[in-house]
Amino acid sequence: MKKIISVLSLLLILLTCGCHKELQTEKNDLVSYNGNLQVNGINLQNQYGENFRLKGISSHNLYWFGDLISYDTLKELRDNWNINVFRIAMYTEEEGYINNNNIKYKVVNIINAAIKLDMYVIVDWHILSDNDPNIYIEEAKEFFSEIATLYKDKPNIIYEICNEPNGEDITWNNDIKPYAETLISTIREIDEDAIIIVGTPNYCQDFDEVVTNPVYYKNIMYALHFYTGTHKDKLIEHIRFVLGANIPIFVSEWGTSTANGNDGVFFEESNKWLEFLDIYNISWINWSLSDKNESSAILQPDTGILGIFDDNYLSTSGKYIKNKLKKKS
Ligand code: DCB
Repeated sequence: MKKIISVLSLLLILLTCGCHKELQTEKNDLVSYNGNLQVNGINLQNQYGENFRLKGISSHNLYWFGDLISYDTLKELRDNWNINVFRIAMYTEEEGYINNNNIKYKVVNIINAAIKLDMYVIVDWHILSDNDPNIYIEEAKEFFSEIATLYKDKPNIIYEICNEPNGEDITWNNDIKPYAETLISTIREIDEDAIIIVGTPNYCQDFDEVVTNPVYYKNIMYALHFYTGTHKDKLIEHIRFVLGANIPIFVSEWGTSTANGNDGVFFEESNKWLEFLDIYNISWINWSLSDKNESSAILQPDTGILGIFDDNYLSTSGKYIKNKLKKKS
């Protein structure tokens, strides 16, 4: 009964938000043109089978920085930063979904805004301190069932089922792949073909077991995350090998800082990574939309939403990222 009420109330929000759809811009990198995305070999493609690339920004923890995200800020990021995707990092721990279930209403509001704006949107189950995705597998199944039930007919939605599995004893073969197969089959029962991004071992950096033991479902991509002050040539070489093994990569999070989200900005290393991603047409999402006092934040500390609209309030990383997003490729 509780579940029915919760699905019904989410449905109500969905209906009330969908009625005044704004006039869509004629941009051919948005959803009305590209439709249902698909994976072919290592390539992400649009509904016409043309190679297609998503670029955008990730939220920080919604509990702390969720107020920065609204229809207006997403519209500004779409129109003046050129993003065609937004990633909703819904933390599980750290004031996230597990102890604060209501955060899903914020998620639904952001998804609705993205749909109205004709943008793609990634719903990220942001595990981190809970390093093993199996810890909250039941909650994950319930959450993604609800989201998939609401949005199964919308080409906008992309599911990211576990942010960054980590810890030496958490392996692809024993822990992550079994979790992924359970979640993928849960989502596929409802939404047959949307793109699903799967996290990989060691904070999305170790693909050795993925290469020999991938998941056998269509439209699956594997998450690569990197922080350019920490992860350099060695990881680039590993990813070259992974792509050679026909494993499709999606960079659902990267930062211009070191792996702790601070220090830098590492311009030279960031340029090198972006050039590499350009060669393979790999989609990327920058960490993060926040005004926290850390170098990976795109806004200067405590500026609120100002920096999204006025370059004077952008951080060094924010200026760099805006520039890169505006560059056509
Ligand atoms: C990832 C996480 C992301 C984290 C960033 C930067 O973690 F997906 O949640 O964001 O990368 O570290 C940081 C925020 C901080 C916040 C902290 C905890 O920027 O403001 O305090 O999350 O919520 C990574 C990525 C790579 C590695 C380690 C971490 N690594 N990590 O390679 O060792 O430990 O968080």
